Amino acid sequence: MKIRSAETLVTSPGRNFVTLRITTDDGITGLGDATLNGRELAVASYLRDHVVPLLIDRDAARIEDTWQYLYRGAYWRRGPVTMAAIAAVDTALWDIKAKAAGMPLYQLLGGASRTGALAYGHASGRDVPELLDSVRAHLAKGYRAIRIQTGIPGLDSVYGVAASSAAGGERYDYEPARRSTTAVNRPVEEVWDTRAYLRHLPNVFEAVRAEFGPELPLLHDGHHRMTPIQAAKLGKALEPYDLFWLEDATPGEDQAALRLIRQHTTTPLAIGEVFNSVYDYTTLLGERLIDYVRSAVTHTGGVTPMRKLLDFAAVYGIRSGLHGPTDISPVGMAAALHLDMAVHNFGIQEYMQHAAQTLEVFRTSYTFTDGLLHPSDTPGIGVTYDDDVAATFPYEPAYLPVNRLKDGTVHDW
Ligand code: EZ4
Ligand code: CO
Repeated sequence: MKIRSAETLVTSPGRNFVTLRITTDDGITGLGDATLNGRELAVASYLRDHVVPLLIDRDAARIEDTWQYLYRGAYWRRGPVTMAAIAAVDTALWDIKAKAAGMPLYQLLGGASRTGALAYGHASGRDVPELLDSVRAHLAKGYRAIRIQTGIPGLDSVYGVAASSAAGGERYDYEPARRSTTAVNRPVEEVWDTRAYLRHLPNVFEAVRAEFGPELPLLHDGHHRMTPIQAAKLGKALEPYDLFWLEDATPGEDQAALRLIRQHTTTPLAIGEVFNSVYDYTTLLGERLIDYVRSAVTHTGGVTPMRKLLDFAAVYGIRSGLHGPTDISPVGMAAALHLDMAVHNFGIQEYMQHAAQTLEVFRTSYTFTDGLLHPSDTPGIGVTYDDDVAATFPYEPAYLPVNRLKDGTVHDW
């Protein structure tokens, strides 16, 4: 079974996605997600110009060898662009292998360890009443675990907080890429104030617990904006509210920062959505500085290294909490769900739900029932790509926002 062709597909049904489609000489196709939010075309070029020519005529069954060839053979290892490109190849080859076997991918990974993957959704509100409505809307949609993000008095807008107060539910799940309104496309800039955030957040969790009781698992994302001592202070302040996790408290490069946070708080910690290699985790796992691994299949080199990373985490009793925002395509999401089903040390899966346009291009078979996701038993990963619909959504430049402090200083994410 040789690789006959590999196509790099770019489309923007609500937001930009880069997908690799590999076709074998016996006509089996596999899909892999290569979407890197705000830097999409760099990965598309890496694939088209440097990877696709190497794939033609390779044995499609040799997934590990192809991974090592692209990783070790490039000389330049790691980095989000390289690892997203390798992830797309790896995921597409797993899709092919599972289709050839006539099995859903999770069967090849060892079979189901559970009936479904507990998902968490994103509730948000500019103020507490709006947030409580958003939590209610998520509960009504079947979520059994909920991330809480909130507006902050004195700040105009906060990343991760839906701009509209509509309580319908859909709007809270769909976080579109920000398109600049200026003639030259540049990221939107937001003003950030960590002290105002630290003062406000415990009150918000107090209100959520008062309304919904002690049982509901609640999560929060700090988006890398705190110093270690600020994060330690927040973790302590939130202990009465029994968080499932505090995510991305400090900038991701600094593994040692988690030591300081850990010394001060029992709030569980999660990090890793911007990581792209197991080497980003060696201190964190070896010293048990975190409780959940947040990486995405899409940004960490694919199913092959993600399985190894989760097995490494399992040695230390650390569980998965794979990244699942709408800028990971349904292909990347489905790949994560197969791992969620198979690994023993599953923790939770982020699930934001893609826009309707996105799901017209990417036809999914995964299901969300009673708060649990299931990848379906469709052979392969279980996602198909509609070229005709994709062609109606050409690429549009879009960026994540940039943060500045009140004095204009560029701040961490
Ligand atoms: O900001 O995927 O936990 N989820 C998140 C996401 C990320 C985006 C960045 O591209 O933090 O919403
Ligand atoms: Co996050």
